[in-house]
Amino acid sequence: MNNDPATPASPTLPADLSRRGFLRGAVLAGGGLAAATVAACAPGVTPPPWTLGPIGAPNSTKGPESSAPAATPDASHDHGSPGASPAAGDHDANAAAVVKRFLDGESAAVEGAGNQPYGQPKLDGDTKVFELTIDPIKHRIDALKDPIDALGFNGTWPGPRIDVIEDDKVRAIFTNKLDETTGIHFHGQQLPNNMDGVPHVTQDPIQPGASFSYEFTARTTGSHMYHSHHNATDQVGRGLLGAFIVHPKDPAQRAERKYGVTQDIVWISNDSLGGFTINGRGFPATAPLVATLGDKILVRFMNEGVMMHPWHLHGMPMHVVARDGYELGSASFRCDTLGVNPGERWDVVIDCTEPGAWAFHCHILPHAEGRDGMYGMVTALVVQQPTAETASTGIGTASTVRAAALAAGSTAFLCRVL
Ligand SMILES: [Cu+2]
Repeated sequence: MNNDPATPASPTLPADLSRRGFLRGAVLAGGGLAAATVAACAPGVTPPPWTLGPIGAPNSTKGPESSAPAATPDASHDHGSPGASPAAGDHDANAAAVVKRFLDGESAAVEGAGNQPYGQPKLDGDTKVFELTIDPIKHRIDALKDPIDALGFNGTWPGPRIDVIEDDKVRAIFTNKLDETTGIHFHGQQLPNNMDGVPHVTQDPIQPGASFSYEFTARTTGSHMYHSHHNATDQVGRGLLGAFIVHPKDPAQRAERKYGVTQDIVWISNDSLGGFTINGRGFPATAPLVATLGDKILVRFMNEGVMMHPWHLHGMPMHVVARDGYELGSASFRCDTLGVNPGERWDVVIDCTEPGAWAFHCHILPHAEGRDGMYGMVTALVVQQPTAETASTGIGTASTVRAAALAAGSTAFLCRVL
């Protein structure tokens, strides 16, 4: 094992080239590549700090991960058509190159990340007022693919993450800047019928240039969503989706207190325009999850796509604590692969007990890896050793990612991209 970034190592392949072995090895290798290639093999890329932050008070939480998807499902299948088998060397070089992009911090480098906290809403008396535009946008799935014509709220896909507190009075004003009609549904909320957002059933469609105010009391706690409910296969598929989180009124029942989590991460999958995506990005532009050894983190899976995705975490189990916002209580359970159907939300708590870089991906393999390596619904949970830096900020950096992988005994700190 060569951990000296000043000494380029010869290309090395993991001994275990089984699919799963390679997938895990590649991510660990990538951890090494992120650090080693800066000095040894890569252009002078400065890995940006990871963008994941600790949770804070509702409405002021740091953005959880910010990644997103890739192309139509058909198009993304181009990544890995099962036909011709390329030379092993090509596969390995391509697979390593894409992992290198991930660990060089592509998610932070691609502009226009969605799922950012809305921030503080305006107040009208005791009503929290959220103002959202419905926009045509140019959206990047990753750094290399051309931007695609998509839809967004306030210019991003996913739209802003909205956090409110149980019993908050909410007014969400949507202004339609599209050249087509639409309507917005708060998925999972118990609403007055005329606020349900289903055109031709509970309201007229929102015309181009017009606005509609959805006004309700947020009485359904947990992980929910807002999305188009009009021409929805197309409009949601193109990005009209976002997270709507209702935190319990009792602080003791909120995730940070109830489960002791230090991060509150929204993970919205989609699988139409842009392919297989997490928060609007496809690997390698998906955001990693970065935690400190011993942390507990909360991941809120939300599926806005048209097919089920079984999310599989390497290294540690997931403790599944809520479905569709409803606490499972004594029926909570542990697993390492959790199928999330369209429309469902599942909350999981991960006890980050194992240091290293752990693959975290959809286990429908055509959604995650093909002959040119990983793509689409893939990211990694990086569990790093506490450092003075992370102790003070709670936020990891590329250097601490490398340290974490080293501590985990990774033998993949050899530069394989020469
Ligand atoms: Cu999938």
